[in-house]
Amino acid sequence: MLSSIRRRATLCGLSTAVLIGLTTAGLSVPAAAEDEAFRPQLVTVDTPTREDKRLLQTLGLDLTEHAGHDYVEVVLHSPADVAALAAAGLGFDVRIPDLLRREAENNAVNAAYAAATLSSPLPSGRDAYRTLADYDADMAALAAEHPDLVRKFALPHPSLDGRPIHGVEIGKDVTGPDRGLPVFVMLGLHHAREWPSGEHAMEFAVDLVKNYGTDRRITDLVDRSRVIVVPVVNVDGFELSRTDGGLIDLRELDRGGTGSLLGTPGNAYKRKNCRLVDGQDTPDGTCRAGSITSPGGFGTGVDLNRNYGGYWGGPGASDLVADPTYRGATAFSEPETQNIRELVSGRHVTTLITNHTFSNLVLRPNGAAPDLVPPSEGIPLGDPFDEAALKELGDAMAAQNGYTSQHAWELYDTTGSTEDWSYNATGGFGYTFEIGAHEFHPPFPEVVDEYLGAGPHAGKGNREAYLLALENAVNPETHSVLTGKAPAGATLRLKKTFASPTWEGSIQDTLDTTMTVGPNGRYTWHVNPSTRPVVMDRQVETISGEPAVSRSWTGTTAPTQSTDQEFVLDRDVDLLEVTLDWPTPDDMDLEVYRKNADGSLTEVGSSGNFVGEKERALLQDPDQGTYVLRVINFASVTPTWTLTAAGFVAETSTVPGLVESWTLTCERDGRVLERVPVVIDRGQQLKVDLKACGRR
Ligand code: 0X9
Ligand code: ZN
Repeated sequence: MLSSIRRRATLCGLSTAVLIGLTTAGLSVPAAAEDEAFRPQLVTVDTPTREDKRLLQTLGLDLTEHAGHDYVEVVLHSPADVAALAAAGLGFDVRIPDLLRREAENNAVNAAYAAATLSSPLPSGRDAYRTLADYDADMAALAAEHPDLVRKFALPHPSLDGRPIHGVEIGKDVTGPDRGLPVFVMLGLHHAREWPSGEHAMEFAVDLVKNYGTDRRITDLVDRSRVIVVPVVNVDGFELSRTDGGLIDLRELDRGGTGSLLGTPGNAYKRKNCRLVDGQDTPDGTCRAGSITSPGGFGTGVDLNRNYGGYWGGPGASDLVADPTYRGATAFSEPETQNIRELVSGRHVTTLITNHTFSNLVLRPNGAAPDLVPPSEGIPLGDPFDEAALKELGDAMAAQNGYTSQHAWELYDTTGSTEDWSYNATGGFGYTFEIGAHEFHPPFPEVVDEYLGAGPHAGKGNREAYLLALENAVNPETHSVLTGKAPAGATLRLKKTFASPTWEGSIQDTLDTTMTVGPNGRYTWHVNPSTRPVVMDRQVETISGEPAVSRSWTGTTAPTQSTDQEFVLDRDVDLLEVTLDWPTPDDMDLEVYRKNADGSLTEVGSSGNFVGEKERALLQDPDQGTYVLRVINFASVTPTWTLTAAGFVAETSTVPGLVESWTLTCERDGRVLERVPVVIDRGQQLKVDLKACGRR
């Protein structure tokens, strides 16, 4: 998840200068020639008093998230940084004198595991993270060894740095004509540094292929579907991250803290793609040389998980190029998101999983909170039309891997994410998995455990969660089915063109899908419903007037400290909104906990916006009882804040929806012989005989 980025954004005061300094030190000079250069150091600065912490805060240094009551860990990037500390009279101890040279313990753990392991329990037996070349080789080998079951293909658009982007399609007679089976899509590595997300996608492909023909459940699922796996969506970013991260990685030295993310040189923690300048392609192979390296996700590039069309340009995405969540110049401006758009627009993808790291979450739509009102629609987002079914599957999957199942917006608002678009445009169910507890790319044994399940989830894990998703993909109750008679060999086409809402306007989408009628002159086509969820009836909760409960507090919290405020909610409300405000454009965070009977706390909401944005956490249908509202001063120079908790009774109303149709055509020898509109709902089966198509 992004919270650590946000914190870092705050703590280095969004100082691009610092980042560029780090970058230059980190990459542009080869290690051997760099002996004279200053090496980034991790130091522990003594800050026994509040004044010391405040003073440190003013020096423009790269503070990390690691701090205690009498110290703060800081990354020093230059002699000027050292001088600034000295001039301020703050004492410090050097913890890691040379961040560039220090071998990561993490890499050592990986090396030791690989050396000690002949074959891991993963389907592939791998014991180390794949490189980009490994992914390509593994996909090629799967297809070569199982030509009737696996097809390797290149997506339509190469990456900005000129690399092909590959996927595999798995299914019975996969190279034969498409007979209208439902499609399951599994994606990995939208974000460069999130290596396990590609591993799990790839392992699932290997798993299906390896067990096809022997495991009954898997054989049945593969026979009834087409599974498309694109393990590395962001090939350019991953190549940089994997290469740099394989050399030096400081996480373990800093126990996973942000100091290590920022201190690790180069692109090990790159998040975004290789877009250097909006609208311009740079010569192939020049991304590494041309890009500002991006430890921690800063630097150049577009955040591919903010570049999709669904509500593009809204909250939780930035219009600043250097921001980790930069949304890009326009919706679908990037070849990587265009690839997935075309893939999902050309098939009936009934279920999609896009993998990320980390936070142990199964996230379902919507990406942005239900009370937000996109100007393009003028009504609150509400819950998705299919909330009950989406939640049921999300919860079932989370029971396998032990993750938390929740709406994506409950993590933080996003717009322009993969399933913000795919679900709303196609109706196919879409989920984001945030794999792993602590790290973007943890030691490899964790990747094994998360896939196969460990402890109470042994034998389940993401493997079982993915199988449930695939079962959902083939379950006709969750999509729609067209059947009928049509001439053998004819091409059937379902097509639809519509406007998908962005935050402020819309983009035009066309879904254009085909299948070929089999030799018996009958067809069964598993399709997505004709009416999109985004235009269906929408239940919206509107807050009428004043809050039913409202409490406000003011207080002060010194930098790096937090303050807990208890609050008793003693009446039934529909929405609880907790807001935190303070006078300066810097960073405080807010966490909301439910106090349990035994005094323990369960987090029920949080808000960790970027620098300058005020914090707001929203709870739907909150239970009555005691809450703890935690104000965290990450880097605000003004420790005085106002905290408000307001409970609203909402009126639920239904905004009536539209009915949309597919256009079904029957084509022979490239000529359209029959055309009928088709209206079909989720769970419905409809018989459409295409008799005219048979006449000469
Ligand atoms: O911010 C993101 O893109 C995802 N977290 S990550 O740390 N992997 O970057 C979370 C996205 C959640 N929102 C939606 N899926 N809509
Ligand atoms: Zn991610």
